[in-house]
Amino acid sequence: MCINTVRILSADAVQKANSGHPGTPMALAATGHILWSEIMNYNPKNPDWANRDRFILSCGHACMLQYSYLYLTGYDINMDDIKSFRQLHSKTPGHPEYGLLDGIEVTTGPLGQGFANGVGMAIAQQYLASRYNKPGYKLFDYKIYGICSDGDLMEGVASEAASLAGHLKLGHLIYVYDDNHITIEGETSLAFNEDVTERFQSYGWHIQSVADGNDPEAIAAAIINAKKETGRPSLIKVRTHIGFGSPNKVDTAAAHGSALGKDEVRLVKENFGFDPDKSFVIADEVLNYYREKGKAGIKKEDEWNGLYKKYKERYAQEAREYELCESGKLPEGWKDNLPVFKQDAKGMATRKASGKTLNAIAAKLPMLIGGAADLAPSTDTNLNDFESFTNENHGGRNFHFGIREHAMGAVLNGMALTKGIIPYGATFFIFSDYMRPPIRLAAIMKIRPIIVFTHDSIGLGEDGTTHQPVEQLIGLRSVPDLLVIRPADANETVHAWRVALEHSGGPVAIILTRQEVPIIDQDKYANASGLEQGAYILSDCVGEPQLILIGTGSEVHLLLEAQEKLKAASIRTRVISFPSWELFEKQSREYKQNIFPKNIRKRLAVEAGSPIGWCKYVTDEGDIIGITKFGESAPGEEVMREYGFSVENVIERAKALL
Ligand SMILES: Cc1ncc(C[n+]2csc(CCOP(=O)(O)OP(=O)(O)O)c2C)c(N)n1
Repeated sequence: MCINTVRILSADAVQKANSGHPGTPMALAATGHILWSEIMNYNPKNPDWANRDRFILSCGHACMLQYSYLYLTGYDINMDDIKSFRQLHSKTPGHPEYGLLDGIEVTTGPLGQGFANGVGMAIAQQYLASRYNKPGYKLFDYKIYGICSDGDLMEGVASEAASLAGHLKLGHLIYVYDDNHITIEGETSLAFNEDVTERFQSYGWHIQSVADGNDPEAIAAAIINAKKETGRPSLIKVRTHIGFGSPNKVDTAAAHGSALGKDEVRLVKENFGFDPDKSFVIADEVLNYYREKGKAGIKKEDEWNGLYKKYKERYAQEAREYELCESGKLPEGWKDNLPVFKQDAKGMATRKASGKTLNAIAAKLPMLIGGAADLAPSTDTNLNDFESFTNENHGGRNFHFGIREHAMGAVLNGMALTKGIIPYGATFFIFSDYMRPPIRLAAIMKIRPIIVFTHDSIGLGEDGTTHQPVEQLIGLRSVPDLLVIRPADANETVHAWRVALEHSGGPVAIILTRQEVPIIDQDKYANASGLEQGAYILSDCVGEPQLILIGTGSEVHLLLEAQEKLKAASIRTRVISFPSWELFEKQSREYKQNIFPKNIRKRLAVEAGSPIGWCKYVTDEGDIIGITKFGESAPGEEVMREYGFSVENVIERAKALL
């Protein structure tokens, strides 16, 4: 009766919204029942309990399943919320959204992402366990449960993540694969004939199959088995029937993505012995049953709190450290070791300055963990005093994500969703294209992975067109709630990290050079801490400027040189370093007008990337030196010069403006 209630509730909600996905919750209700009533540890009254089991519905379109169980077990969601499924400002949008409704651990919808997020959560669980668990004190022994669909397993990101999870032996990860043979276009056999279990076996996963997805005992037995297997992630393939209970739509694509229809919903109800004239009805015994299961979680958390209290007495220092990290605060004095770089005309690549910064602060930030997609030496992201996170050492802080940028992005999100952890990941800027989906989701979720992108422009040189970013900066700047920072030199890079680590509410991308750039003299020019305002006056003229030169990253030093030469020609210029549009847009009107006075409309922006977007800052009387074609393979300085990024060209274009 419990299981059929969830089937009917899902069908009712989709019918009322007249849109949604009824068939998959109907197929998965038995699995859901077992998870929420027998398997998972959770406390609806404290959805943040640190040792709760995590649940991910990677096939987010089936979210009526999750909403149903969150309602039934007593989370902060009522029947009106269920009735508002897919409506404006509801807690129950068309795909589950992190932050809108307690108990939703991750925003899912783009298939494959949730699967990969779970791998990040399983990594974070293992890191916490390695760092804080002590003999007799298994503080962090929670599991990550997930349900994934055919679509999830067709997506490449799931393969990347599964391969990594198997390699890393993430034994706390347990996924149920909803093997229902149906996707939108029809039978999976149209496009998907591989043996999924053999594939996962070769990734190193523990595999089980359940022949009947309506057999709760068999599902429970398989999950209990999977729990015992702590040396490998587990996949349980469960054969289900989409739209189970719907006489005319079961096992067809018609049950996937639209309401069943009023008449069909009546038939489902009759089929299960429910009153076809009534909707959104939950029998008292069903509600009481699940609410009791929910309440049992309060006791489980109480027991854990008791354990934690004793832990805190015995391991006071560890507990203090964990609590501080969990609160999202940074330890006092964490900035003490931030480097300051002396003026140097030859300079330093900003990637190198980033590496020095990371290594200077790593010891004070134990939860700052990360790595690269096989590019740690090139991105300078290794924490030199710390070990690697390997399948034999889940306490290591350096991650080898392998050449799996897409999964790296999604894994970082899973890590960032675990309170306390500050994850970072690195690759070449051009491959941000391979990471856009998880970056976008991090922004939607307002979580803060830090992503280091190096080799940031045509200035990288010989690797050529395929590796030279052009449209990537404006691409990332167009993502709401993503903070993009492109520092001009070593000292701005230090401040980029400072800002990134103090930031909350969205992901941060730090864009760095491969090539050396001069280190700007902080005695002569403004202090690099101005980065925190997004744009600042790096160097001004005496009297009112005739022209404003605006630059980011490796182009800023060209502007300082140009300024000197223009001064010799009696042209008064102001140089603005503009490392972050997003930070600048947060400043007050006064601040912005001080940087860009309304009456000074002759402005030249210089950035080795697409010029799109700069028009806002240069006005219709300004100009932009940007790039509107792809790059070229040659030594970086030559390419830069060829594309107009030279002091001479800046001067010429500046003069032309005047
Ligand atoms: C990355 C991505 N591509 C496409 C879609 C659109 N989409 C939603 S569900 C689905 C297929 C569903 O098939 P399956 O995963 O087997 O789910 P089921 O039919 O079992 O509900 C597609 C293509 C999506 N959500 N994410």
